[in-house]
Order: sequence, then C-alpha cells, then structure tokens
Amino acid sequence: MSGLHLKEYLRAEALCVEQALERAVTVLESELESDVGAAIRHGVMSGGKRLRPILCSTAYRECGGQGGGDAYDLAVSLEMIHAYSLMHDDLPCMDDAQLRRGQATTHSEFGEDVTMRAAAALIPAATRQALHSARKLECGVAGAGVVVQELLEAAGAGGMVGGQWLDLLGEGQTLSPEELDELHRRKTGALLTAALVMGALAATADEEVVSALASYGRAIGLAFQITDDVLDATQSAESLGKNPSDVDLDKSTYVSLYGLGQAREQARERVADALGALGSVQIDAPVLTVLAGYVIEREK
Ligand code: GRG
Repeated sequence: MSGLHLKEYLRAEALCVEQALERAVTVLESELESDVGAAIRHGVMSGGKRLRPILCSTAYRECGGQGGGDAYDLAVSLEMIHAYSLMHDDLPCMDDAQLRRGQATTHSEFGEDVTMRAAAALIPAATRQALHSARKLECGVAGAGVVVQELLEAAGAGGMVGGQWLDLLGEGQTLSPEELDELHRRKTGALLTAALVMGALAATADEEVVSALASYGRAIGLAFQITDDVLDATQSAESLGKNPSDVDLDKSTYVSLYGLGQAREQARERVADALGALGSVQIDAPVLTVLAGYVIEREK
C-alpha cells in the first residue's frame, strides 16, 4: 500500500468511525440530561484523527475478521475512552486548556461541572459499547469479556489513568529516560496497544499474532508520543489546534531530554521495532505495515 492509498484508506475508515460514533452518541443523548448529552457530543464529535478505532478495525480485518458495522461499534469504544480522557485532561485542575482539535475545550463551552459528568458517563458507556459489539463478532459471548478486559486494563491505573498521574506529578521535574518511557507506555501507549489487541482478539487471532500485535502497539505507542513531543516543540498552538504546550506546563519530553534530532531518530527506531514484531508472525498486514510509518510522519 502506498502513502497515497493510506490517505484514502484513513479517510474511508474515519468515515465509518464517525458513523459508529454518531450511533453511540445518539443513544447517550437519549439517556442523559440535555446539557450532558450536548457536552458529550462536543467532546466526541469534534474531529481528531480517530487513530485508536482505526488501529482496532484494521487489526481486526488483517487478522481475518469479517464483521462490518459491529467491528466499528467495537472500535469506537476506544475513542469514547480517549474522548473522556481529553475532556478531563483539559480541565483547569489538570492541563487547563482552552483549545482542543481547533475548537473550544468542552469545559470552556459547557462548564466544569457538566464536563466532569459528561466525561465520567463516557467510561461505563464505552464499556457497554465494547461488550455489546464484541459479542456480535467472531469472538462471541465467550470471548467478549476478554476483549473488554483489554480496554479496561489499558484505561485504568496500570495504563492511561496511572500514566496521567505520573504526568501530573512530573510537572516541573526532570524525568529520567526510563521514567519518561514508563509514563508514556501507560498514558498513551496502553490504549493504542489495546486497540490492536482488541481487534485481534475479536477476530480470534492466534496467541502469537495477538502477542506480536501487542509488541507492535507498544513500539508505535512510543513512536507516536515522541512525534507528539516533536510536533509540540516545532509547531504553533494554532496549527496543532491545541494548547497549552509542554513548555508552558514545564513537562519533561523526548525533545527536552534528547534534543530534536535524537528524538526523531528514536521515533524511527521504534517504527523499526514495530515492523520487526509484525514480521515475526505469519499475517498479511499491508495496512498495519504502512500505518507504522504514518505515526511519525503525521503533521498533527
Ligand atoms: C484522574 C489522574 C487521572 C486521570 C484521568 C485525564 C486522564 C484520565 C487521562 C489523560 C490521558 C491523556 C490526555 C492522554 C493523551 C494522549 C495523547 C497523545 C492525546 C492526543 O491524541 P491524538 O493525537 O489526538 O490521537 P486526536 O485529537 O487526533 O484524537
């Protein structure tokens, strides 16, 4: 698959993801107070690359999964967790951000109390979404629990929440390279890895394929974060569509620790690790192969 085809692929996948998100948000709007529903719509339907659901649906398909819409319904459970995390991350008690995805952050528009509730409601909603959709895929009722467990482990204290905590504690400190890797393995890497593993498990891939995709996910997770730090250091808030910057928050980053050149080199090494993991098993994964490079070539 060429770079041009990847762009088309990502556009088509994002469209299916948007449709599945629309279905999920419409259900939530019918269940919740109107201001909370509106805040959820703002936080979820605000664009973004939709990388986590696309990794999930791609892994699912490249592991032989045949489900259509149900696979996207599963994939968007990851985006619902991601959206809640961004809504909470932007709150004044965390990063105190005004701009996200080129728009006002949810609390700037709806207030802190409504945003807190809206984001919290997304956590059980994502869990329900994952459970109901996974049951309809190849893994069936018996395998769906394991798929959901992946999501919850990645989102929890050993994953994203724990990583965010380390991130907040690390403000104003110089972290060691090991501490920085551990923080991002949890804060960003865990959910990206879960996306791949959930897709593979839903398609009932062999154990060694699931484990290779987990290694691929851990490697692209770090490559993705290093690139995030490079973009944060080299582009304006306007072009990235978000604020504040890592410098504003006095955070340790791959750029502050290694400098731009070495950080970029490390991102390339992680992509090579990811491709090595993919090559170690017998699956035909043309999209995941090109996607590994995309995570460090992206401009947003
Ligand atoms: C209570 C400690 C505590 C935590 C709550 C807030 C939170 C949970 C977690 C935050 C995790 C977080 C903000 C991770 C950010 C990871 C990241 C690189 C986000 C940007 O992802 P992209 O580039 O964004 O995929 P788009 O906009 O494309 O979706």
